Amino acid sequence: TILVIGANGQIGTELVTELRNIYGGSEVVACDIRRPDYDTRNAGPFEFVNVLDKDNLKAVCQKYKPSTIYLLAAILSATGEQNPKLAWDLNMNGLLNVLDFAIEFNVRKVYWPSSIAVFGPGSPKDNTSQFCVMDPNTVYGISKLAGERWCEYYFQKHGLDVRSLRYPGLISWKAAPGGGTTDYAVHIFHDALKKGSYSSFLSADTRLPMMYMDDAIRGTIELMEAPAAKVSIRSSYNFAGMDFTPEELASEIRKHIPDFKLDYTGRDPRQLIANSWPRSIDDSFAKNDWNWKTKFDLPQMTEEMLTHLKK
Ligand code: VAH
Repeated sequence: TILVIGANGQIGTELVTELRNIYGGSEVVACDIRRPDYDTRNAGPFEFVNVLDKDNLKAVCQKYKPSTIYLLAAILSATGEQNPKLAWDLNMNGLLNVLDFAIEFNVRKVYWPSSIAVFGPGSPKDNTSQFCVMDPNTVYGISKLAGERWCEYYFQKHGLDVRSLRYPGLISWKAAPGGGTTDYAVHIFHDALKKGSYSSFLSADTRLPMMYMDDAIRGTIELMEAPAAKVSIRSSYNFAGMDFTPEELASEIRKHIPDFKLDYTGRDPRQLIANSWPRSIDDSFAKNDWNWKTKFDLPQMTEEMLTHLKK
């Protein structure tokens, strides 16, 4: 059995569906602090899981004896800055609780997402490498960097097969993003269709690493299915799709909606967060270790997003 904790989030929603397609509905338990919005009655089991409630988490591990746990529950960068202690508590203690129960219940594999947020103002900005200065200055980024160190520690000390990817900004249409800095790149599509315009909270030239969700889900499962011997990075893999600015995204949207207007709100706290992150990522370790290949570029992603959101 596979537990997906945080099943109701932007990533979890699509990961549950894809894992159920591969392994069968009853094999994948959707776990979250509230029922998924999408219909799960006949899609597969749901369990209420609060990763900060050890008794609750233990009971669910006891009930399913999972072979694999995906821990996606977290507070993202922008929300984390509004609730620093809650973000640290949930992101850090949630991970530690799952790592401990994975040992106790002999879970074969654990997946936990990191983020480009582990990089900071002192990190190289372009083609940022797997190993470099990492001085994150958001609570989210600090919790992800510390989490990476804990994952590698549990691998080295307990032999736990925990695997991780440093996700870039993820663009999807099925489930809304939750409190991230890159969320402008999702909202822009909704507003382009609804209003023919969008006011971006990030400035025109803010270049950030991004990826279409289909690539992120496929890469996550490819990493989890790779032979353990191939997984040379036990902190978290750099993982790249594309990188673009709001201006570049707008001009791609204009190929479909010619008079789409983009303007800027200015003075948004998320601009400071974005400025601390890399502009592009070098993911050669993922390419070399488990043959990672991106499929969606900016034109293809824009086409996909507008086509699906139009329906
Ligand atoms: C965020 N979407 O904005 C997340 C992600 C790299 C960005 O970590 O916080």
